[in-house]
Amino acid sequence: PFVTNILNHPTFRAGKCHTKFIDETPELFEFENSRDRATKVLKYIAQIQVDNPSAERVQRDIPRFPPFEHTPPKCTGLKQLLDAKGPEAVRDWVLDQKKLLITDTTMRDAHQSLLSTRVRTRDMLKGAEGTAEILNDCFSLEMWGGATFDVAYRFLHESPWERLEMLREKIPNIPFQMLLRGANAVGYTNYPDNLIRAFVREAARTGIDVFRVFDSLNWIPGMEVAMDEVLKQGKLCEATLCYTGDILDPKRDKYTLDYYVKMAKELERRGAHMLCIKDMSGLLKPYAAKKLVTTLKNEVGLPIHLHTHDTSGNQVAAYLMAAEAGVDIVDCAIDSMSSMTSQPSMNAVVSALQGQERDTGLDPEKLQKLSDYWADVRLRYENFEAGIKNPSTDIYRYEMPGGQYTNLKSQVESLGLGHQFEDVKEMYVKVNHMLGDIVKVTPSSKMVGDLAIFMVQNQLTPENVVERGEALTFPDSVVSYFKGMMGQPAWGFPEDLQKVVLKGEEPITCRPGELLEPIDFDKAREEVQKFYPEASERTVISWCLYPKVVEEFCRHRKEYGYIMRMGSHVFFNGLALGETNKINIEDGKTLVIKYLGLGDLNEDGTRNVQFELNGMRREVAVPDKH
Ligand code: 3PY
Ligand code: ZN
Repeated sequence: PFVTNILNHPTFRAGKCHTKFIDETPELFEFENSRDRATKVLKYIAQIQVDNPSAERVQRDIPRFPPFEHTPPKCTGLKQLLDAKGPEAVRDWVLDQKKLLITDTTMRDAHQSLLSTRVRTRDMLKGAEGTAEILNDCFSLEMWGGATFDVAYRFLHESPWERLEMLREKIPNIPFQMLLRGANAVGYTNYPDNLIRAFVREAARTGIDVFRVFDSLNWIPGMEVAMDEVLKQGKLCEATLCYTGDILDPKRDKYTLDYYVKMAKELERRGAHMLCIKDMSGLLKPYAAKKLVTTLKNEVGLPIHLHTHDTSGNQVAAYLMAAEAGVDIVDCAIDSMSSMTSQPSMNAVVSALQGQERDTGLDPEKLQKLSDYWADVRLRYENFEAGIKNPSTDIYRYEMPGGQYTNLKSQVESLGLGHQFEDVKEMYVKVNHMLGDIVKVTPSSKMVGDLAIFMVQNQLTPENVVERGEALTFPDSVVSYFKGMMGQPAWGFPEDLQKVVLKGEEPITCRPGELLEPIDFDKAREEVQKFYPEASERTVISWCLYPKVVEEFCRHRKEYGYIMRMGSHVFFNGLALGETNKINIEDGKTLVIKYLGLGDLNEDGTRNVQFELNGMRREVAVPDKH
């Protein structure tokens, strides 16, 4: 514990230790004893039992990797090429490959799009060694960024930085990739430039190798600072074209082939190492994929990395067409975490290309082992399944990103508008038209969703919104969009609506980062240390992005300790009556916990909950709000 205290101390973490550090830092000798730590874990479980006493609880074992011949990765993977020779060497290596390269999105976009982003670090770690070996020859693992950052803190009570660090340790051979929303970082609003830079620096230092940078309106100035910092860090800068509309439809005259080529050339000029076609809603039909990839391969000299969602069921076909057209890398998810709103199945793409010119070189039998592992993990997340049972070509009309398609329903239901979900979806289409047909991806997609819900709630239509909107306060995201705080849409704002939303406030036309006050990190650190003295630099950066969420995370960690290693079925649902579970806590200690049932209600409104802890009876009292 003494060493843990040193390692966790902010002075040590900031690398500012001096020879008297130990003598002058008495709190290093304050150890929390095991009994306190065990009590915290019991309290966490007890609270779940009390909050939901009648939940049906299924006892589950630890998800296991089925046995396979295990030869640990040699650590001569692409990651080592990047570290030794830099991003240009990786770019050239990619261009030289005949095989179709694969990025595995299982640990990021797949669960973001299927399971409300809820997959926990523990379940990733248990499969990490198998992943390192089986996917040794893939291009990268997309395992960080997007919504995972916020959700890890908010709902999983774990630090995304620790996730990155721990996975890096177990997977030293494969490049790690993250999704970065340009000036919105991993949030929903523009941040000051120095915060974007600090975030990229820390992510690079902790283990991210490939940064996929996009702007939610395809507005390149919104990507500028993030791209520049990635280049400075010597990491791979994958600049992104968000795909919307349909290049095959002559009636859609905004997002044309020419639009994408122009944008691609500009990103190449700005120093990107690779280009991503980010088809966040799965709109790039197979023949469009062929046309777009063929054209981009002719017009720019960078590797092309294709990302899509299989909502329509058409996207394995799109990948095959793109492979024929020379796409360099495609994003897939492992079979059991793939398809529908997630990425196309890796096992399907690998099998389809076996023996063909673009054979991926991955082993379908080993992929099956990985898929079996994830199928087992997925059982623990049943409550987060979106319940989408079939592909839907409706997506071509709704143009909704994979994650949003699954989340919007619960957002609408939580507002008591469940019965109007179809109306909200139709309104989403109308709102897009009303705004002049914009790119819809986080955060612009969330804004369109918020406005659609708001219009349904207030019985507004595109025809009457300007007139009736005078008297209404629009949702924050909508105000922020019309103010120019999400950047500039390619074809401008509808001015009449803009006036009604802004109510006299002037919109901006420059980069929001030029106006936002830079963060004073010393002051921020002081603020964070008020409620979490042991906060690291990373926690300070996270707090600047998400002050309330991170403060709550710190409070939770103080109250319940380190619950990251708890089995996921226990973490989410507690224990079945009589169930025994082993739980590892921070210092490698294992607690054997048996749940014996709920006890009496106390006068102070708490309820006793009974356990056996390492064979001894223990009772803890937690608030009972029923
Ligand atoms: C995100 O920004 O989280 C996305 O996945 C957008 O597609
Ligand atoms: Zn995606």
